[in-house]
Amino acid sequence: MNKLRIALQKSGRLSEQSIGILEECGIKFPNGGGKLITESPNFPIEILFLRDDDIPQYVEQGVADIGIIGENVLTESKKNLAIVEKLGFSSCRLSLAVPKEIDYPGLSYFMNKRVATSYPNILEDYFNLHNIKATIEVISGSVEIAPSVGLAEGICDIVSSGSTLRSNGLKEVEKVFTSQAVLVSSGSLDPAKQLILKKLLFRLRAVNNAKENKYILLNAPNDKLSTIEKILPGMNSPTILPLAKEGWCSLHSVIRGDKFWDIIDELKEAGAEGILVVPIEKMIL
Ligand code: PRT
Ligand code: ZN
Repeated sequence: MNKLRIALQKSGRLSEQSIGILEECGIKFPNGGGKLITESPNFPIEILFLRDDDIPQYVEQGVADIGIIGENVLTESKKNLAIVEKLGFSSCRLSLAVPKEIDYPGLSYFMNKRVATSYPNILEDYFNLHNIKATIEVISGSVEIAPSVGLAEGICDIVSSGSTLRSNGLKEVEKVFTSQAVLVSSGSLDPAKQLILKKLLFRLRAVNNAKENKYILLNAPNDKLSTIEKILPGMNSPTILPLAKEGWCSLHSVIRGDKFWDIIDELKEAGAEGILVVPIEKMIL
């Protein structure tokens, strides 16, 4: 039977969440064993475990049908792959950083300087866009020590919390690129594989929509309902159920998780009581 082959990072920052998101989609995998290829017993999918930098090439050549990588790796690879879905984890940025004691004058600082990075293509495009002529020193790891050992006057590297930069006496001065994990495809799948991908995407979206949203329940006097409904930026009209208590009802709706703290005071002022906000496990739109 036809199976969709997905390339995932073997071990690293993307691995756990890549497998995790497939598991949340109800797709099971045999446990560990250090295998480089494995298949699911309950979904027509095979996993190929690779170094993340190799994934674009495998997908471009059709050895894997789809893959999960950081957008930074995708763009750096210059491979012609389509982003099928942004997955919302492993968010980071690629930034320029300089020694913290530098009185940074703006991008002109980098003119005729040496900048160490593992992302020469992204950096070159960025410098070209801003008309900066600099020498890009390509190194594959420990980029942040380049200024202190005299290899470069600045670096361009992945930043997440910023603590690696700080502990190496550097400061972030420009954001070059923002990234998150993405599902990529070469765009040339046969109809049977396209159908499997469609099923996978349906599940992925249900999982990700659920993560972004919360289910809210509250009690309110009937005469305050219309005010409360206006405050709730729900996806559809809320569900309203009468309470045993005369003149009161219970209102249920879905809100974006990040909006809750913006509206809680308004809801209370409008007369809402007994407010519950609960996570949603899957959400089909
Ligand atoms: O072995 P393989 O080649 O497969 O893995 P890798 O070592 O190349 O990559 P890995 O596992 O380190 O990262 C995989 C992907 O995770 C990256 O391509 C990014 O898309 C994403 N990601 C998210 C990160 C980070 N956050 C991150 N913080 N990748 C690397 N870092 C490193 C960064 O290089 C720097 O050394 O963490 C340090 C900075 O972190 P903070 O928190 O101190 O700022
Ligand atoms: Zn890598």
